[in-house]
Parts: sequence; C-alpha cells; structure tokens
Amino acid sequence: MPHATHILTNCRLATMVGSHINDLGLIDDAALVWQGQTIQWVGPRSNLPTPWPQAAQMHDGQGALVTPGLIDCHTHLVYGGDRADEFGMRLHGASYEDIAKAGGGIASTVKATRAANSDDLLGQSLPRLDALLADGVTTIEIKSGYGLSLVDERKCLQVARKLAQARGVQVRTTFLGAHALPPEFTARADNYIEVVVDMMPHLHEEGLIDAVDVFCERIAFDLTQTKQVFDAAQALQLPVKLHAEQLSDSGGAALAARYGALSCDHLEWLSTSGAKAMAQAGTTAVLLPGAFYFLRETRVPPVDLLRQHGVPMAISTDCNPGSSPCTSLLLMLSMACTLFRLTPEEAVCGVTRHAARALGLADRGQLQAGMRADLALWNVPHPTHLCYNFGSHPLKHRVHAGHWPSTGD
Ligand code: DI6
Ligand code: FE
Repeated sequence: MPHATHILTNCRLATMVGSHINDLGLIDDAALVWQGQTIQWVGPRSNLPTPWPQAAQMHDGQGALVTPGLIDCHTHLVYGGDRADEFGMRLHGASYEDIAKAGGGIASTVKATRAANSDDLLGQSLPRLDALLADGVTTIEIKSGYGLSLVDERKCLQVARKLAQARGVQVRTTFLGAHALPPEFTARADNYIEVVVDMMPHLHEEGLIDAVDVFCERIAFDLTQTKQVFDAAQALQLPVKLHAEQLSDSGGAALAARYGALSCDHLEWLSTSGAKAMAQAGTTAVLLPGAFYFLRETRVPPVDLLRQHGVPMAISTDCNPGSSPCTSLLLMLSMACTLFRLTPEEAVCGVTRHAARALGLADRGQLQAGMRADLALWNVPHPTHLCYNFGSHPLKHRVHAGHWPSTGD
C-alpha cells in the first residue's frame, strides 16, 4: 500500500535552511507536505501546487510555529538509581572531583546500574525519555558507560534500543565503555582499556553501536588511552566523539579532530588550537549548559572562538545522574542563551540542524524535501520564544516519522 500523503497548512515554519549556518529559514503562512516518513515539499502556501497530485490528509496547524523535531545529541539516559545524596554532599562543601576520587560519582551509578535488570532499567529510563519527548524531541542519542563490563554495557545498549521500540523516537547508541574505571580495575586503567577495546567488536556485531565516545579527562582517561579506543573504533569503521576539555585542557579536541570526530562535547577549556583543529575536521561542538550549571562551573565554553572558526554549535541535556540530572531540552535552550550567551538563532539551530550533524545524520534537523518528517508544532509565534520562556511547556504536537498524532495524543 502506498504511504499516505499529508499536507500541513496554517503554520509558520522555521526550516533551519539558509545560506548561513544559523539561519532559521522562516516561512510565514507556509505549507509542508510529506508522504510516509519523508518530506516532499516545503514553501509558502500560495506556491503549493493545487490540487496536490495524490489524495492527501489535510492538517490545520492552527497558527503553530513548526520546527524540525528536536534532537538531543548527548545523553546518558539509561542508568540505575540516582545521586541525590551526592548533590547534598556537594552542598555541604565536597566537590564533584572529590566525590569521584572517594569512590562515589560515576562509580556509584555503575553499582546501581549493574544491580538492575533490563526491565528495571527500562522502567527507570522511560520517564526520563517521556519528559524529553514532551519537549518535542524526535531523535535522541544514548550513551552506555554505567555498565563497564561486557554484560552490563550490552544490557544498557539493549535497553536504549528497547526505548526506541517502546516510544515513537529514534535512538542512536554510543558506546562509552571508557567512561570511568570500574572498581575491579582500580589502578589498572591500561588493562581496562584493553577490555573496552575487546568489548567493541562484540557489541558492534550485535548492532548495538552507532558511535564510540571516551571521557578524556584527568579524572578519567588520558590521551594515549583515548587514542587506543579510537583506533579500535576506526578499525570497525565506527565514528567517534569525545567528552573533551570539560574540567581541564587535556588536548582531547585536537586528538578527536585527527580522527574526524563527529563531535567534541563540553569544551569549557577548549584552546585556540583545539578549535582550529575542530574547524578543519568539520567536528561539531556540543555545548552542555546543564552540566555547567549543576557543577557550578565558572568557565564558559569559548563561544566566540567557535564562532570565529565557523565551528557549528549543538546544545544538549547531557542527561545523567551526576552532572546534569536534566530532562528538558527546552531548558537547555534558555541556559545556552543566558549562561553561554548564544543567540536564540544559534541555540535553536543547536538542537536541530547542528545536533543532527553531531550525530552524523544528514536526513534530519531541517525542513526540506527529502528530510525525515520529524516535526514539532509549538504554541509560540517565533523560535526566540523557545529560548525566552523557561519552565514552560509550549509543545502542541510532535510528529515522528510522519505520524500525525491521533486526537487525544
Ligand atoms: N561527563 C559528564 O558530565 C558525565 N559523564 C561525563 O563523562 C557525568 C556522569 C556522571 O557524573 O555520572
Ligand atoms: Fe556526558
């Protein structure tokens, strides 16, 4: 049976298409046509060919603003337990790094994640996913990294895939075996990296890995260890990304750029040479204002430097229990503007067009013929409102893979 054709009118489109990397591509009184899960036509309603060649279902946008479905390109959404106790400890004076060094931090989430079975993990992760979907998210990246053994990493990646089946959302999985040193490898980081390298082909063969990431930091893995993981990824033709320069300038961004990384993420301590290397390699910068806020960092990522070198900036939640227990991508838009001084145009492009790029996905993040029909319809007049109001819930409808929500959705 041919796929149904849909025509949406009475709306303002923010297509994110334009000659400048941060163009909103606004079209007033627009029409958008899709068939199945693919956009066929986008433009002013007055230019819409009529009658449309196929019978079509008509949808009244009721004056909504329509953007591409949002993309949360950096999350650690699958984990067991929480770290509210550590939040309390930090308010009593301990630092994030102190807690990590004392065996808390990521290690405590690893313990809770290992103890949970798949169903528990799915049950704990679904409400977090649902909150993101209620913010108009249609694609989400989920990293492993709280299992840190073959069975537990597999379990987390499988849960990530199951989340996609449970809800109308696309999930991209990233293998972050090199997130932290598991307790059984204390003082044996090099041995653990060998284990990570060994896990990779198995998980890849099972179809569980779309990209590979490393936490390159003084409290995690160094440049040499990062390189070993990247070499293994490259041998499997898997794209890489990196948690780079979050707490110090470790030179991770330049290394990742040498591997043609899709993205370098965090980047508060990024140097000029790191930014240049990213620009040359076409690597996207993923900024994570939730982690900056929650850890009370004071050094903002060098946004002017990234602008100067034309490095596209994506924005994401970093949803995780330790440094960003956040499930609102819209809140990140507000924080990216207020804390990092991004313009609203940059911020909205950062959760659409540039977030797609950070995941290596060329078929979404913009509204134009040939792209996926992933849409978010908003009860606001202009994209700036998505950044300006914080704590509000302006989503009207979410269309994933062309599925118009039925009444009551
Ligand atoms: N950087 C982060 O901000 C998170 N992981 C990482 O590599 C923190 C994860 C956690 O504290 O549980
Ligand atoms: Fe992260």
